[in-house]
Amino acid sequence: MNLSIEYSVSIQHIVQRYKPLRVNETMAHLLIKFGGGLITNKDKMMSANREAINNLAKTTSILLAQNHHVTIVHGAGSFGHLKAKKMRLALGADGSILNQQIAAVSEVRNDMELLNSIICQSLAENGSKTKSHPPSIWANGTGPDFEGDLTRFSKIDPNSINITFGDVVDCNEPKKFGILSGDDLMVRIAKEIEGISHVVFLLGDTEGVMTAPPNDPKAELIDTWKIGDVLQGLHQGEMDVTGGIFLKVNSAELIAQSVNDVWLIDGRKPERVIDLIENGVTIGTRVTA
Ligand code: IP8
Repeated sequence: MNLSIEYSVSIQHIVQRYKPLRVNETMAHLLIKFGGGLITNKDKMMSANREAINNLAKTTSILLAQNHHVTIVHGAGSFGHLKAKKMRLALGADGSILNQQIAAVSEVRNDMELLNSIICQSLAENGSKTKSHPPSIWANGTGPDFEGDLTRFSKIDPNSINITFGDVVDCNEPKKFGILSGDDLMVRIAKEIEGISHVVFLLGDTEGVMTAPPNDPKAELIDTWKIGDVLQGLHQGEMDVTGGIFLKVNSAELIAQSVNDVWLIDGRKPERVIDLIENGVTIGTRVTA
């Protein structure tokens, strides 16, 4: 028997088995928004879309197994927008219904923590640990200029994903409270945390930005959106308390000023995120400067 051949074959086998994935490639750091309309059934109070969440968790675990970093922001969907709309929380304190509003502020915060725990549990079941950062405890004010210490997102632990979400936050007087959208968190994290290479908004009901509202049969996917392009049509059905597709496009434009790969992708097909990382392109709308 030729021992040297057998030895070299078995070593090769070991090397192949344990060869780190993507030896020569730069790892990506993805900032991903799980849209509220994707992870919840939007019209049904506090109804999580567990199948969509599980698919997102699987995709996340694939990205981590490929040694990429992932930071997650998620929306509110039916865990936030319905009560927030009814109690007009986005407009701040209203003396005529203040007591009900104050009760609703803590209810919505609890509901958002519950949604976050459902997502974290699904991520854990798929092998990904998480560290949650509820904005109600560290952020003040609404819109992309909110105040709060974002350095919490620069502590990157390869074994644990930083995760945050749209929330009811405290605001200065006279407003007292307001709604900080996950889209605004996306803008600030993308701009201020070093090393974010890809920013992805995962949507619940559309392939990306469309030429008309997604339920219009004439709607077509816009594959490249340049800063300053204008949305045609009213897209009224997509409005929620934080602004729907308009806020997403606007936030993506702000991010595209400093990050190269900014995408709006169909979250019902999260494998497209893997496709983007592996091939540099996928089906969706890329927002460019
Ligand atoms: O869904 C809204 O966050 P978004 C947060 O990311 C609440 O816009 C509580 C309605």
